[in-house]
Amino acid sequence: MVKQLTICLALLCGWAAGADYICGIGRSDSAELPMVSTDKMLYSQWHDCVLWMPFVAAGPAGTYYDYSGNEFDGSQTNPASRPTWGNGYYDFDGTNDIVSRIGIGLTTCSILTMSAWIKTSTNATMRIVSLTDRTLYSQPQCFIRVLATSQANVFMRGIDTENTSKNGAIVVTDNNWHHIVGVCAGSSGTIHLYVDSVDEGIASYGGAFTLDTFDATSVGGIDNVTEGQQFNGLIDDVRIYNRALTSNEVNAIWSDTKDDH
Ligand SMILES: [Ca+2]
Ligand SMILES: [Ca+2]
Repeated sequence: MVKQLTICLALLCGWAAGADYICGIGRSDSAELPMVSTDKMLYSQWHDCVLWMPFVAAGPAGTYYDYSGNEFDGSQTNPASRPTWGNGYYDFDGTNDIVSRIGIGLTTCSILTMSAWIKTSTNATMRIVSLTDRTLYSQPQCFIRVLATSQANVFMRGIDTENTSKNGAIVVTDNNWHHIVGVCAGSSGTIHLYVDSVDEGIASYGGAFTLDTFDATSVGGIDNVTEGQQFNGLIDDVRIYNRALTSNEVNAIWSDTKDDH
């Protein structure tokens, strides 16, 4: 009860202070959050969470619920391009499956964090979560992906094509679940990769640069683009924050969700 009250007060304070994004408060429609207990509602995990797709229940065909409180639901109009529901995650076929969301409010984005669980045995370059500009898709981007060499990768490119990339060391294509987190900070020109709560290191461009008004978010591929990098395997619990998560927060998410994976 105390924890619930604390969370409620924190959320109210967030609103009162004019906070832009608060996660974990459910939805206004009937798609309530059925399986996440309040003891997992660590406030620090939800503050500034822009999008959260825990895939706790299958939505209507082609709809992928966002439980961040923003209701930035994903969609897929083409039935052949929809991933298959897997009772708590989605199975992407590696050909054309993709979950797209146009606009999640990152209009002045300078720092963001992407987080997701994956399970795959495919060694290929495959997008997990991507933020792109639909008119300049080959330019500004932030994404986390799997590499053909079996490691994870986080990548960031600004509006003037400055970019930096960081590869992990942990093998993530062993057909076990792995938790991938990428932090992109254009304001400092640095990116940070975590796999299974292990710090996989930082890469730096060497100076600040400007990200973008990312208008497209995609899971399992690249929105509005047919250039490939389609994910082949399972994806769950996709989150995007408009700030850099700390290593303690990354550890908390991994710790709270690892028993489900
Ligand atoms: Ca397909
Ligand atoms: Ca799930």
